[in-house]
Amino acid sequence: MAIAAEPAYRRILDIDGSVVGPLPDLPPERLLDMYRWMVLARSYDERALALQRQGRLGTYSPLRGQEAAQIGMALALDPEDWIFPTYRDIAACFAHGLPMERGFLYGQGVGEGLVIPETVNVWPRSISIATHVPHAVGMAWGFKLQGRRAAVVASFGDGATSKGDFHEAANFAGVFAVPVVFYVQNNQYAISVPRARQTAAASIAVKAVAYGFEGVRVDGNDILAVWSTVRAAVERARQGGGPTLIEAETYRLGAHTTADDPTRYRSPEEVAYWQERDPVTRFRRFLEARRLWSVTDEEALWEECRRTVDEAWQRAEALAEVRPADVFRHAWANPPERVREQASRVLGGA
Ligand SMILES: Cc1ncc(C[n+]2csc(CCOP(=O)(O)OP(=O)(O)O)c2C)c(N)n1
Repeated sequence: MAIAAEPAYRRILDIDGSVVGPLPDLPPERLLDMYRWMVLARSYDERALALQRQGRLGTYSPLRGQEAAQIGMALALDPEDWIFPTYRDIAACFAHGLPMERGFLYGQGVGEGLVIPETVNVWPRSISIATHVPHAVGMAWGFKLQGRRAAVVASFGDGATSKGDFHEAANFAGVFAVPVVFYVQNNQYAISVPRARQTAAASIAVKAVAYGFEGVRVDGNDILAVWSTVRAAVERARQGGGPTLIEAETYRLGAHTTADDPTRYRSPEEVAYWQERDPVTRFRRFLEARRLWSVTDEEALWEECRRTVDEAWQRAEALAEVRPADVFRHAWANPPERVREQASRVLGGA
């Protein structure tokens, strides 16, 4: 297959929700399910931030603004497909089956928060930038060797594309034509480093050309465009068509983490520009225009989602037993002296 030198750009919904591209053939209940997941993602995000500020959760990486990019990707997968996520991808993990209380348990510093149920095809979230990308390719290669029809989505940020791990993984995936989708949520920043300082290339998607497979740019705040683009890429991967690099262009509306102050590196005008492109509002306007949604529905949905999040928090609180000793338990069979010293300082010699 000839690879286009210039990546295609996909958008279906304009910022006011009007249709400007080919609509995927999805029944109303699927569209409403997508919207429900986006509102659930935002509800979780708001609650997690509040809990962190109350000192009840550790550092949290807000996902506000990236709901379409995460939910559109996750809902485009079949249950046998895998997601290799980052710390920020918690909403994608939920939409692919991770129980919500695991998100809270993780934030509470409880080991169980990192345990993925057997039936859920989600890898533990990677905090080390890009280190999970070669692992995703390895799993996809395994699927190919076993003749399994499943695809793997490696999700990461624009910043991760400056790591060698990404390039090694992409090169290998191209050569061995493995069923992987490199899914870059380009949220315009890697902490305070803007996209323009990340690469001199015109896009991130164009990097795929050098590795011999297709790169696509998609409006990452348009859930229908994200869904269609990811769906096409995973279907092609499952059928032996090899990898795709998708660059979902989006924006992190909140801080990098709860330890960050974004007002130090970006202007209110820039944030306002992206606020107008809010993915949740955009999709709601589309649903309203098609008479699938009303103000009453909106109120009821927010209430339901907040209740769902609250119930997950209650379950997490009931399960959470914070054991400081756990921090030292799983990394070393024989801890070196400095780690033993740290442990005795933290645990008071216990
Ligand atoms: C290997 C490694 N180096 C550095 C860091 C510190 N760090 C945490 S987040 C981050 C920026 C990542 O940006 P990006 O990949 O664009 O993802 P985003 O946070 O924007 O979703 C860095 C450098 C890390 N976690 N891992």
